[in-house]
Amino acid sequence: MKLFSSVNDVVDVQSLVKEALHLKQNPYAYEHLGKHKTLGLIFLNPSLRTRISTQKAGTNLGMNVMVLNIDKEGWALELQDGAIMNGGTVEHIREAAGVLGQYVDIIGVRSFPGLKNRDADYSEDVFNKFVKYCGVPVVSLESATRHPLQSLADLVTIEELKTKARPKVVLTWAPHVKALPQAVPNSFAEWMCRADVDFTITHPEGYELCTDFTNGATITHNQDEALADADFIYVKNWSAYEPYGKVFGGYEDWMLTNDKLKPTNNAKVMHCLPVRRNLELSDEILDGQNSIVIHEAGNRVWAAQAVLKQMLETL
Ligand code: SN0
Repeated sequence: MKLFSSVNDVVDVQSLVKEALHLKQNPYAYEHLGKHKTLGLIFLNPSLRTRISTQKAGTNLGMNVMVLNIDKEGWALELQDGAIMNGGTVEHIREAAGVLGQYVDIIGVRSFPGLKNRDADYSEDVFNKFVKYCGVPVVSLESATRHPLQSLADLVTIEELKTKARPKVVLTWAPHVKALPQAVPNSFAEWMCRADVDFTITHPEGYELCTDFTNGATITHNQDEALADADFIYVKNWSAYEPYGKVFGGYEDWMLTNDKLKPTNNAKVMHCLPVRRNLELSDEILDGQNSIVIHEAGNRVWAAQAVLKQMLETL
């Protein structure tokens, strides 16, 4: 694998999931693969799980891992071609990415959307420029429109904890006070549409996701109806796709509570984290028996390790 930016970069999703679960049982079986290989993790935005789990995954494979919070510790980056750089930006992404590619064998990049210009965000301008100019394999650590390492860990978690062959998985919108990206729900939706699950998305009117990611999902504005018989509930806030980046306000009653779990099949509750307690998810859910959010975050290591292993094998 030379690029991991979406589910479309994966030849066989099911075998990648199996690989992650195999690595969970045998974390150090492939430490020879990464000997004298360097992984560079470049962050333009904050991170906890992605940074530490991917660092751990690389280390388990015997790699040296370097992290650069380029937004805080690097030179201010220019992204526009043809720019006359007489303002605040100091280094063009062409040089920054090109130079990083000289030092490392695989690069991970995190770059959130601006949520102002939909075409710019959905063209994946920043991520694609890194891919173009660094000259080494690239793994997405969450880009403007997708978070594939998270989605792979989510699918691994569902595969590991499901109690029936084809579980019902529900993605439900949750309230928030800020405009958040559509990356996590887009990505979760496109991975679930490729998995052997019965997949439903529920959100208030106005929060429709881009249909490129939801092909094959059942979509409803009725949360109660969606949650009936659910085996897994994936909770996430996102801002509107149209009008882009908008937050409508209200809908506080969309927060998941124990009461809402009653018509489910004792559903396991997932969230990519970070989660704002008692806004997106109640204390009673997060501290209760049904929450698997910590377990899910633990699986981020094995998802990242499966992807890095496949990249190392084709270096
Ligand atoms: C990010 C998002 O894409 O929703 C990262 C999730 C892995 N989340 C946030 O930016 C949360 C920010 C906040 O203020 O709650």
